[in-house]
Amino acid sequence: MNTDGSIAERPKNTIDWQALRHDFPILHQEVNGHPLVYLDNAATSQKPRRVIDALCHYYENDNANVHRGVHELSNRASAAYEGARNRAAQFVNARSADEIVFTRGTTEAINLVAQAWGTQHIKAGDKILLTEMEHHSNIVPWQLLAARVGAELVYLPVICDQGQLDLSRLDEWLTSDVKLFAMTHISNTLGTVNPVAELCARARKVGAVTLVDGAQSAGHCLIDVQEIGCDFLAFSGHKMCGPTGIGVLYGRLERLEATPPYQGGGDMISTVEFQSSTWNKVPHKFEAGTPHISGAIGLHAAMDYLDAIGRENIAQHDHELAAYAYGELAQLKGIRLFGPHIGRAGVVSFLAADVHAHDLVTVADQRGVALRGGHHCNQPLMKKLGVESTARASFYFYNTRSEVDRLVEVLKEIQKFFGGNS
Ligand code: C6P
Repeated sequence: MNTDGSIAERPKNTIDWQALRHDFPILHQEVNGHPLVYLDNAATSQKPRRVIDALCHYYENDNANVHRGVHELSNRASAAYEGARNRAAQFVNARSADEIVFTRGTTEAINLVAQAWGTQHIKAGDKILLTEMEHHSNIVPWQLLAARVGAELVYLPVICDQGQLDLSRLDEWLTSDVKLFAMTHISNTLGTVNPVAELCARARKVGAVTLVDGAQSAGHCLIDVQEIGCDFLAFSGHKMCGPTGIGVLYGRLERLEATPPYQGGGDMISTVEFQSSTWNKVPHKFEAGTPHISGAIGLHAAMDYLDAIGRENIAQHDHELAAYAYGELAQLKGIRLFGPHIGRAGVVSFLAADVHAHDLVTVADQRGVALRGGHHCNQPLMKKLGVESTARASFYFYNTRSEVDRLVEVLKEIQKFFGGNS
């Protein structure tokens, strides 16, 4: 994927995607009497054997607390945990592992920035610019901050029928009183790929700090924080073949250094006295208490696994499969599709006439097809689109064209069942 958000044309890769499915034990089962077709990858991805084995290996051989003991197991656990940090730095091309803070996920990473950095740097009357396609995780923390300090939230509009941000109006919104611009890289409802490098460059011109929500992009395309030029980037391990409960906040070193601690406790201090404390250096200042050690180790294995496939290849595969699904669904009568017509990431949201999204996904589940129905934590976007919910198919590299065909077949059955068009 190019940094302007477009999908780079690449020669056809020679990866045997079907063979990669064997790496995922969970995919080979029947659900409700049908072979599982797992199309809910934007919610969470499945885990390859390599990640499951890394977790087992850690618990069977090296389990101990980090940064505390001087015994062998603690040394091994600490080395593995810090090894994961180094790997995460390399994964997003950070300048240093000190720029990588482990969090519980994207949500906690954004809350860390909003609470710790935001409280220090956003003042009454300042503006925080978001986009209308943000996930609640990239709205609510800023609402809490804005209410606390008296700042104002403003939103870059979405052009509904195109599923794109209205970039022609960016100058209207990105004014000099905007102190922070937080944007999603890939929309979890629309599948839109935003030109984050361009948006960050424009933000820099007015002196705004930038945060990129990489929840839907980190495991799906190459991420280079230096090329994007963002100040912060947040992502979750569980959406990219890693375990739940582990995520990453990348922060430009000088930003992290200018940020007070987020939570207090063990490991984040340098010295503690009865009345006051001093802080550990970045990034440990932000990791109070025993961290999710096995999670970081599992995430390390996931990053290795994804890079062995090649994230450019994954992006291309996602893009082709989503385009195929979009094209097939567009041929069904009574289906309303959301998001961009071309250049989308692996997410396709839709509605079938006269069928509620929840009914649609419930019946699909009875046929073994796992979709998500609802507002996808995008309530303001839903309101803008004039709907309450959508059904959503979201793809990863282990999904196949025949699974898309199965989705289409099931949708036709659903339309017939509910008496709609087909
Ligand atoms: N979206 C979905 O089904 P966490 O829960 O912290 O790992 O990720 C939150 C989050 C933040 N930003 C975006 C763009 C996201 O898509 C998500 C998670 C899931 O779409 C669960 S609502």
